[in-house]
Amino acid sequence: MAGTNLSDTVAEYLIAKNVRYIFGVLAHTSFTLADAIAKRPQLRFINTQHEGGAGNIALGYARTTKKPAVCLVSAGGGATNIVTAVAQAHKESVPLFVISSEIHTTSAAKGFFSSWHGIEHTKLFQPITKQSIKLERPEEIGTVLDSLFSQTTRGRQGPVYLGIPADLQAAVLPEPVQFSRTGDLLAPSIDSRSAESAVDLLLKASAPVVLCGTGVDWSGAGEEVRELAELLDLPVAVSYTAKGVFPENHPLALGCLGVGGRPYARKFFLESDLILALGTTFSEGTTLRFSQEAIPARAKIIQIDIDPQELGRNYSTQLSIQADAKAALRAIIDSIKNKKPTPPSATGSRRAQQIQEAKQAWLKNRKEKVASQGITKDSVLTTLNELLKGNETLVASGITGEVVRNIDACMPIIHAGEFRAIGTALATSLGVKLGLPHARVVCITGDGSFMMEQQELATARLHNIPVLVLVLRNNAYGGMKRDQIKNYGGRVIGTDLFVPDLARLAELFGGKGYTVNRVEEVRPVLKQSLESDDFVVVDILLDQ
Ligand SMILES: Cc1ncc(C[n+]2csc(CCOP(=O)(O)OP(=O)(O)O)c2C)c(N)n1
Ligand SMILES: [Mg+2]
Repeated sequence: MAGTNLSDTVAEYLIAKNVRYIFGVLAHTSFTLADAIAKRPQLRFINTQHEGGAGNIALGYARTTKKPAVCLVSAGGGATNIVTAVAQAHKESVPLFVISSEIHTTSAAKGFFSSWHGIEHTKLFQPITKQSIKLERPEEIGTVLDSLFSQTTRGRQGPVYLGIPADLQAAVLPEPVQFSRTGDLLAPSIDSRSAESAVDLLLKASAPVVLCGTGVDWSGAGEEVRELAELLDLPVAVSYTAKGVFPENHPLALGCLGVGGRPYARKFFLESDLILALGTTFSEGTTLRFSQEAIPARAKIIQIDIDPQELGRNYSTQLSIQADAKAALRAIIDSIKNKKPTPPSATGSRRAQQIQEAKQAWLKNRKEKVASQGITKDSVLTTLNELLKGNETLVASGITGEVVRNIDACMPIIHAGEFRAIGTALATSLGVKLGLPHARVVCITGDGSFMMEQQELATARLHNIPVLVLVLRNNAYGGMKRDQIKNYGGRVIGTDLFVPDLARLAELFGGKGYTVNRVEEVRPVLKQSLESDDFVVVDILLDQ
């Protein structure tokens, strides 16, 4: 590649890594990089309306494709605008590769205060990335790209930052750039001794249960979790962020534990004497603030995680195993099969039956409760739950807790996890749709959350990404307003909103728009919009 400029090298590198989309917003300082992308049909640039949208669309794309997603932003405000999404990626271990232009090297030499866009980007990103680097010498681009790109997926995944000064983007490289030829990393498995210890504990337990985090999804261990659960009749719960990672049409599925969970999930955990924890941090939400209200003191814990830092961090473990969930489960299953020739079948199992009874009772009770409520979050979501066929992918923000509790998810529900940023679901749903082009992608959002990112409707239109957006409108930051009234003498400040007619807004952005303000309209409008492939916004006016 002698004689090529640095930006062409970056573009070729991305192609070599099978990158298809680059999400971002451009500026003069990033034009040379952008032009290298423009020259290559293998790469497609998706410009969002705000860099926050670029970060969120990338998060959705990475979560569904299980590959690093790439963003391109620009020096100064472009880079600062993407910070929230990068922080979320850091907190939720999502692989993002963020490239930003940085100011010209001669300007930087004059000091940041006197230069256009001048701030120290690498310091800004340092605490929220696995690595944050500014390219100093063009000839180091190969080493830097290799180091950063592999960082995103090694061990605990996460975001990285690369700043490329405007003038260096056009630097002509004297030598062809050699990229390292690292083979695919083999996921770390476990030795037979660890597998035996885990199996011993599992077989001796009288009421063992499983808790899955998003690590199960990233390692693709869903099938192994199902096999093990069926083999040993194990109820399986998931963390708040991992909702749907174990499909809830399985008879042994408990749904979420802790926040967003239904009461029966906690009951099975409180009665357990062994918890097999897979790719989960035992987070604040899942454990109800690290208490014993979801994780009983008497239960022994086997914890399997790719990141050794997590092992035993929040709860003492009987057995800690640093490994990839899929590889470890495979070894455990093989060992059990050698010992136990006639496994029980899950569907007819005693515990599956208990779970199904508890679940059906909860659903019946919920249905009766919402029947007299008019249009409420719970009534809309209960109806939606009945209409879903199981092949839709749901994305939520603003009302994530309600979505997680009411929906029986057969696919992971994508949301901001325990970082809990609102204003994310619309852009994230666009990334999900790019990752899963054949799925009906449904963005479910509060009106406050939607208003933070409604401009991304233009991204849906511009790049022809048809998603269904359900906005549950109460003209307020409703949950917050309710708590203000309750705890501060009925006073309300800063939680009432102006929200325009969203059906009209959708039409202005080239979508179809519907308004639902009568309870009997909820079901037919949801059904029709779920069945269509169009870009649709449904403005659902809540009664309370
Ligand atoms: C980026 C960000 N800003 C502020 C908050 C605090 N916050 C949590 S919920 C919420 C309001 C959500 O309102 P809406 O989406 O309308 O849902 P509702 O409670 O009305 O159902 C806010 C502002 C947050 N989580 N993230
Ligand atoms: Mg609201």
